[in-house]
Amino acid sequence: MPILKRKGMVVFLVVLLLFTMIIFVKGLVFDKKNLVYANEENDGRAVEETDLPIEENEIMIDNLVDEDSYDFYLEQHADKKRPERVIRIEGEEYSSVSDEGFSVKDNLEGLEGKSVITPEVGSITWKVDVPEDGLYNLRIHYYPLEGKSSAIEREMLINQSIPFDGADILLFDRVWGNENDEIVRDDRGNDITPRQIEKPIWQTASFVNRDGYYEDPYLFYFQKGEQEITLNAIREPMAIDYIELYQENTIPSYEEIKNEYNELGLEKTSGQFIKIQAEDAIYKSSPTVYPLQDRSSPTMEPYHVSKLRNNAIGGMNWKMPGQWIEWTFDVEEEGLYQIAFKRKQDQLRGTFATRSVTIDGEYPFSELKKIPFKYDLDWDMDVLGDAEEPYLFHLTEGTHTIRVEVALGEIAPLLRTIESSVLK
Ligand SMILES: [Ca+2]
Ligand SMILES: [Ca+2]
Repeated sequence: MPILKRKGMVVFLVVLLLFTMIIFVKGLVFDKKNLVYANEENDGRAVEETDLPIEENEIMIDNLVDEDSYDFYLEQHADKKRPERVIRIEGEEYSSVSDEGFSVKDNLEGLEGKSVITPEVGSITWKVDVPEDGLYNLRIHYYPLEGKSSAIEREMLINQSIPFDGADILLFDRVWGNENDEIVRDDRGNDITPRQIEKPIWQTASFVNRDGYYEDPYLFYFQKGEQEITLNAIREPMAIDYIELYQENTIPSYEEIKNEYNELGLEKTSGQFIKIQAEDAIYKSSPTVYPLQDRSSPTMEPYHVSKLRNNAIGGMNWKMPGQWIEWTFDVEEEGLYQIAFKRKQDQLRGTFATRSVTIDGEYPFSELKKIPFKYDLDWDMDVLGDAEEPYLFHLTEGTHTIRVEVALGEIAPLLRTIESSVLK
């Protein structure tokens, strides 16, 4: 870990285990001449050993247009405005529901105000007055009600029709965490892997493509005047506080953020060092992302020469686009910090594993939408940065969250072309 020995260096450290992910999209795997489906044998990893079929399939792809696809939808609306406004639709102010089981609640699970409970079946419709036509993003403030422990799934309609393929499968995560914060050991002194339980909280989520094909949340076209939004339940109950039409901010580049630091007179902190053990994640999107016991290196923390210790997280269970892990940490001194990950990516030879990073629910700058982690059999310390210098992050005094999510990275455009054009 030479980076830590540099004098005066300020490092805010996250210890992480990174393994493979990528290409487990709907089981789609590339082969040299054919598209084949992943199966137990190849486990979605065939892409590592084969070349991507860009040239050979180019002609076929170009000749096909899928009129239900999101790409086509965007093309059709390419000239539309993006109105700078937020239009809130209160969940409890719905215009109709199809079944029993929908009900309005006051102050549900710590919420201040009303929300509507929507069961695992049935449909709910709201009327929304749109003052200005254009393309809007959508987000929802929801609570994952107890159900069957699956992701919440909804089909979304505007004026009773599904705007594009993808809007028919919107996923909203449940939230998971360790059952116990204290480490429990078996009678031989080995750490026991903590059981994962649901830790439901109110969350805000944008309507996104959950295969990871698009980095940005979906855009929906709304005409001016009274419009209808419908959510059909496919799986699992949820409570809805509100839905909003809004505009996703354009995320500035690091270059722009650096200028902002200068204008604000922000300085690098000194003498500050915050270390977060990856296995101490507070929340994750999936119960399969549990603490791991890595014995491949004595530099692991904690480490024992003969006993198993919970000391890392992620690995093979953290590869589906959209799966995330979240940590909280306290900052004592406001200023600029670096971020480093102690990580290992020993699965995707010759290519990168990609993750996105948000702090307090936002991308600090656009480069953090896709951070490549290169292949290496050993644990490495990666300081986030570009070819020239480490990135600096502005952190205020107090408690913050950092979330790291699986992203497809550079391969996403290729995947979505093939998915929308060929697999029909
Ligand atoms: Ca509400
Ligand atoms: Ca650790």
